[in-house]
Amino acid sequence: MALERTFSIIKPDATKRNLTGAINAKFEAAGLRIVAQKRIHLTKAQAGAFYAVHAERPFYDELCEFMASAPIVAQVLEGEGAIAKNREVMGATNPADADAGTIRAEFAQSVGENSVHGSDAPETAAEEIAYFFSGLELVG
Ligand code: DAT
Ligand code: MG
Repeated sequence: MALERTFSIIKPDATKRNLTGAINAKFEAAGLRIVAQKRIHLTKAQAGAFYAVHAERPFYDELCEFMASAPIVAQVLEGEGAIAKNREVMGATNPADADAGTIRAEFAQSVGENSVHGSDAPETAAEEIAYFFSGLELVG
């Protein structure tokens, strides 16, 4: 498997509860290297543009409000098969379905306030990284 990069967000429910370090420890224990990271507070419009793919879903407005409700930590994670590995470490979208030991099983509060985002494919990873970071900010 090839060295790969994926985009990650530590979401407002987690930053508010001071869980950034605990979540980063899970990434690092799984062999994912944090090659870029910044704490930012999105506007609702910026959150809406990031989640545009979900614009027609019934939860879209609530999702955008939530993502703009407090700071997030935007990250780029690097490792062998990083996209799939990160999805494994995150666990299922709904914490009730997430495997024991995953970030969402341990920390998520609900299907909406589920602590982390992770890219789902190489194309979305590239787009999402470019939305938040310039090439100069990626330090492998
Ligand atoms: P994931 O974040 O696991 O990739 P997704 O892309 O299907 O999941 O959805 C993006 C986010 O939208 C998800 O992390 C939380 C929110 N969401 C998804 N399904 C939801 C639902 N049924 N009710 C409320 N929020 C939901
Ligand atoms: Mg998704």
